[in-house]
Order: sequence, then C-alpha cells, then structure tokens
Amino acid sequence: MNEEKETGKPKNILSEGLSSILEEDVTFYAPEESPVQKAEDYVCVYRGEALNDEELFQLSARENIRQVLIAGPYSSGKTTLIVMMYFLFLEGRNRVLKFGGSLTINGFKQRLQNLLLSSGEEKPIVERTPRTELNRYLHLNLEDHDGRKDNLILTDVSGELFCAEDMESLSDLYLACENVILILDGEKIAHPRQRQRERMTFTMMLRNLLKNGIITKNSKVQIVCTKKDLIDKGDDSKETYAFLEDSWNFIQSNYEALVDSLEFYTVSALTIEDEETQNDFETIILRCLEIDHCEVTVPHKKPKLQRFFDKYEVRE
Ligand SMILES: Nc1nc2c(ncn2[C@@H]2O[C@H](COP(=O)(O)OP(=O)(O)O)[C@@H](O)[C@H]2O)c(=O)[nH]1
Ligand SMILES: [Mg+2]
Repeated sequence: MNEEKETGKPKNILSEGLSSILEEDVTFYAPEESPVQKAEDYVCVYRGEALNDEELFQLSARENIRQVLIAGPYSSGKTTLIVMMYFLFLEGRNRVLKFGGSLTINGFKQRLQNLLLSSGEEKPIVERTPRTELNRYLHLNLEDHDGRKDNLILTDVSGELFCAEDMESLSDLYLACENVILILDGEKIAHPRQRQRERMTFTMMLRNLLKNGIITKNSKVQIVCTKKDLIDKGDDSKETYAFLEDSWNFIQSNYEALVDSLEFYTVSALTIEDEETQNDFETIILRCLEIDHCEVTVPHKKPKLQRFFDKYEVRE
C-alpha cells in the first residue's frame, strides 16, 4: 500500500539530499492557494493627483463623464484656465453650479500653488506642463440647476502636442471629442507684431483638429481668448478688440458649419474677483455639461392602427 495513504501525510516533495538532513517525521504542506477575489472586493482609492489614462478609463467604466479637451499652443494659458475653474468653487464664486467634490484635489492644488505664490506679481507663475505628463485629467463633480450630477474631466495636455506632427497621435486618445476649448493667447493678440501669426497658428490648429477627427460635427467648441488683463493694459486695446472681432467673424463664417456649436469668450485668470469673469467661467463649464441633442432619445413612434394585428406594435 502507498505510504502516503497509510500515514495520512502529504507526499515528500523535497529532493533526496535535502530530505536526508531533515528529521524523519517533518510534515510538508503545499502552498496555500490565494482566495478568489470578486470585483466587489476592490475599493478604488485615488491618489488625489490628476488621473492618468488607466484611472480615467476605470472611472468612466463606473460613472458618466464629460471630457473636455483644452487645446492651445504652449504658454497660451491652458493650465491656468483649468486651475481657475477649480478656484471658482474653492472661493465659493459659483452661482448656478454646485460643487460635489473632486478626485484630483492634489492635482489642482499643485497647479494652483504657483498661481497663489505669485499673486500680487504682474504675471502668475504656472509650472510648464511637460510633454510627457501622464497625469493629465483633472476631475470636478458638479451639479447643475436641474439637480443633474456630472463628472467633468478637464484634460491638461502639453501645448507642444498640438503641433501638426503630433496631432495624429493625439487623435488615438481624443477622437471625436464632445467638448473642446480652444485657447487663443491674448498676450500675443495684444501685440501688434505677433497677432497675425498667432491667428494663423490658431487656425492651423483648428484645421488639424478637424482633419484628424478630434473635432467633429458633434463637437461643442468654445474659443477662449486668455489674458484679457494684458489686452486691457495695452496702449491699443481698441485695435486689439477690433482684431479679435474680425478673427471671430472669420472663424465663425468658415468653421461654424463643421461643428455642433461655436462660442467665443475673452477672459482673464487674474480677475476672478470680477462678477463678469465668474459668469464667463461658469457659462463655459455649463456649456460643457449640457446634454447634446444626439443623446436625447426620441420616443418610439406608434404604428397607425390599420389592421387588428397593428395593436401588437413593434417593440424595441
Ligand atoms: N497676465 C496674465 N497672465 C496669464 C493669464 N493666464 C495665464 N497667464 C500666464 O501665461 C503663462 C502660461 O500659462 P499656462 O497656463 O502655463 O499655459 P499653458 O502652457 O497653455 O498651460 C503663465 O505663466 C502665466 O504667467 C492671465 O489671465 N493673465
Ligand atoms: Mg500647461
């Protein structure tokens, strides 16, 4: 008869050499199998930093999200705009929207820190967003006037990635964006010798975003000219506003038919104390949260009762 069956002990699985130096009646146990873990056993814990692609994917699998791509050249004011959207709620300057929290408080704080440190200075200092930044999604949970809660995801991508060569790789991640905020650098627009070039760069970027399918017929596009304070401070602000008006008319007549909607704003991150700035920021956010008409389900049309069997209408 088999020895294992006789003694009730598990079979000796050690090599002969090792067995010889061990005592005779040592019992060996097979390694314990780890218990099967169910999906509900996992609890998602966030670092508080801006989310990376994987964390955003996991969040989107559990909750509805409304993603906003913020596109603009390097140093045009993208990160500052994102920080100010959070600052609006932090300072309680929100009127219509209610703040329901954020999974990325540290991400906002880090970006905000430099802005606060430099308050009182002529120029706020915001750390440059590196090209390789993976933690690029900032989250705000918001409730609108109808009590509808939503997760707004503000995408902070390095401006360097919006050049024509990198646009293709961006389209892998941001194909057919529902919400796009395009940034026009007010500082450059205020400068008579830089404004034409800035407008050209901007239009090229818009064209490339359309060409690569990032902006589509279903995209809500909001154009934000930043650094209004620098425009107002300039000697020829009247001329600058006339140039902006002209640019806006040009963009509207050439691109309005290619997108779902186009809106235009001129804002300053330094004047968040002003009611007008607060209203502009809230309006931009509200527009991003608006439900697109495509999502509204059309009630099923009942068939006309012509025969008795028509009462068994088609069911979906
Ligand atoms: N005066 C002024 N400067 C601003 C404003 N917004 C941004 N900036 C400046 O523009 C620089 C670039 O901003 P940032 O948000 O980092 O641009 P990004 O590269 O597009 O993310 C910052 O260092 C700020 O000094 C604004 O409203 N007014
Ligand atoms: Mg940035």
